[in-house]
Amino acid sequence: MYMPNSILDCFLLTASCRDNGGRFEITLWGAGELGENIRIFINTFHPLFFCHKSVPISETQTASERKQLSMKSFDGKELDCLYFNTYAQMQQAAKRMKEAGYRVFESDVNPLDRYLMERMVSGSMTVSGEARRSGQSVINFTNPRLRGGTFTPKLKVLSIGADAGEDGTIYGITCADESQTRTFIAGNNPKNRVNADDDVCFCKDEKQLLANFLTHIKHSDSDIIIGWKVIDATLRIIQERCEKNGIRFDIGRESGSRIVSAERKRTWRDGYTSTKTVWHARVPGRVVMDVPAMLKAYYHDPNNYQPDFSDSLTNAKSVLGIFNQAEILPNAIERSRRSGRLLDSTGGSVAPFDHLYLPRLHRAGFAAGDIADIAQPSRALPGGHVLDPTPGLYENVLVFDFKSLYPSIIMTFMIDPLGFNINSDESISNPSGTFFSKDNSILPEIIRELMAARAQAVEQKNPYLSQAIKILMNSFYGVLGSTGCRFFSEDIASTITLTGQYILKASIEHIEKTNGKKVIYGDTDSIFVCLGEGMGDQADEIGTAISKETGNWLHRHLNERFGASSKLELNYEIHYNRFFIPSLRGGDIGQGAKKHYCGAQIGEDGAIELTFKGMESARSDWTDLAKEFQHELFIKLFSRQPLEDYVISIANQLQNGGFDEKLVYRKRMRKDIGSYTSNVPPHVQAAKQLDAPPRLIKYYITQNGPQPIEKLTSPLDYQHYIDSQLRPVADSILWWTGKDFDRLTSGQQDLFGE
Ligand code: DGT
Ligand code: MG
Ligand code: MG
Repeated sequence: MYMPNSILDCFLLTASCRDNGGRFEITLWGAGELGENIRIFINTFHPLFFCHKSVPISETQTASERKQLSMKSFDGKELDCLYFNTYAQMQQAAKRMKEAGYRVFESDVNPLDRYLMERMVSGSMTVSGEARRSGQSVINFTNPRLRGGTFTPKLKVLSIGADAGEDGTIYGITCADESQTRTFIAGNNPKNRVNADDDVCFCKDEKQLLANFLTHIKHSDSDIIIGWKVIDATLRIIQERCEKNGIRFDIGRESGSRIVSAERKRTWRDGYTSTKTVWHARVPGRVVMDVPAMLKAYYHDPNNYQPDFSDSLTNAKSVLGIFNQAEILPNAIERSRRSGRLLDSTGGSVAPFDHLYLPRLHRAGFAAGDIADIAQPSRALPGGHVLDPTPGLYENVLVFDFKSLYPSIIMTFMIDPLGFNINSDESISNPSGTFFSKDNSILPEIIRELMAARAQAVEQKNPYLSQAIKILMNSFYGVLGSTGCRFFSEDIASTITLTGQYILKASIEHIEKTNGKKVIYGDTDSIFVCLGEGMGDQADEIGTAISKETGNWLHRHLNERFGASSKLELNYEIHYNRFFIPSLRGGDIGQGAKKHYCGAQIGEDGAIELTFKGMESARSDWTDLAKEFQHELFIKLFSRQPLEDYVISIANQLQNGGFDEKLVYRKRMRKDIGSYTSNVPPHVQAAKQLDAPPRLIKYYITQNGPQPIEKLTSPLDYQHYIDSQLRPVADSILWWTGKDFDRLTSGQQDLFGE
């Protein structure tokens, strides 16, 4: 059916491109407002990059068009735009020109990305043009007009899980969506336990099972396919079995679905390189999301979300529950709208920066360089300021932290690559001594929008989305200091951190001067103020007042000194009734360890809640015993109970075998066992004793060295545990009471006697 002049809102699901028959083709699939499947085909877009106007015509002959533009590079030289028929021709031309010594601009931007970014498409888009309806629900556009929109889709999700036998044959697949769970079972496998609630389809053999599954995928026509390890396990195996059975692996809205692998190389600190195979799903029209990968991308603790693995055929339903509970989809939609990445993206910062920045830069009349052309850094970039903490026990400590410090600095001082590079009538200075244009900037506006989005996420009580937007925002500072970004600049990146240092130091000085209270610690943008004994009741009131007053003062101060309009806000975050900074291990007793502390909030009923930062309790490589020991010592310290008897009794019980099950070390294997030759760490020594070591190695230190828990033969080395688990934990606290672990435990008859 032909539909002239159609205008539709939709949300981008998948995008692909290729050179075909001497042209560059893009295929997009989107989901429409009424559940339509929208297929957009484009073959009139020309891959492009820029070069200096001064490059002779003879050097750019392979371009299908060379256009004079009123665009410049940051150094003020005029640019031409070169268009090509295919991506391959564009890449060859850029390569040849670089070899001939000419500079090219933005030749490393993928043309599919460019097509979307120049139309400001970030997930949501409005499509207009002639359309044709095919089948029940597909609306086809060919070379329509596209622009960014604000539409939020309602997407259909299908969760899948499969079970295979030892020989790799699939004997069961389950598909679950909001309304039904359908299970396909092949043969009379006794392992086929079936949930009575489920709709079960018994199939003659694997081939029929796969065919029925593919038909189900087609009929349920979901926008999103999810699962637990759905790409590198479930779909990969289904693809393999389809091939074996001579069936086309068509799980998309048109043909061409593939699960493909790529080798990812990684170089370790010791120079060892390992390669890892990563799997990607290319499914036209359907987004494939691996639930564990998405959980990680949105900062969920995977331990809080474990599907019911008791029967992997009911697993699809439980994974769908997790997917909904963790609100992965609404967060992915919002992130896509903010970053321009597709829904299945799990991170990255350079691409979102380009996506948001480049089109705005072009509209301002400038083009950026290639990443390969950035100057390598000449020095280590400065970071945030961290105060030397004074170790000890404190009463009533208030913690303050600047809200989005680096993004606020970018907005306050108009920090921006364009604003740094062009000459401007009016500029604004900052504490680091650099200058930025006041009237030509792009990044502050991008950040302002993200700040608003984060504020909204906080308002909607969506901490995961808030965290995702915070990371995206901070990554925009991060990429300016990363040589993987075309806008890398030592000057700009250090402007941000040096300004941050200035603001932290100035605020601390101001708070100490106006309040007469001591600042005991601070890190990058956090300030710890000690009120002292007896101030607990007024703590919140004082905290709120300090935060407000300091914000106002900064506003006046930054305006007077730099003519800046401050966007900085100092949040009052928490009141600790008691607070402890340990002394530096093996160092001077008067020296505190940076980024290490323990704070206690004491409830009205006397219940103590501890918060650990950087300490053993917050780390995975410590035994359960060390963590419990530390926790209990702090409870005693903060409630003013003596510590000595407890320390002695724990040391005794350890020696008498009372804590053996709490002495397990857990460490992940990162590299192949074979790659360790000299200096084999303990967990690898333990792993070597196993025929098939798991990734997470659990082991003890015994009198005969490390042994895995599965093959423990020797007595445990209690002295090792005393030395490396109990003593350091005890001493970091005991010094405060003038005691030390060895003095307490020596002379204890039953401690070292048998
Ligand atoms: P907040 O305090 O949650 O409102 O947000 P921020 O942005 O102030 O974050 P905070 O206090 O954790 O860290 C202070 C600054 O340190 C932050 O503005 C930028 C930098 N920073 C923190 N986390 C990251 C990160 O994951 N990546 C990068 N590039 N910078 C970070
Ligand atoms: Mg902060
Ligand atoms: Mg902070």
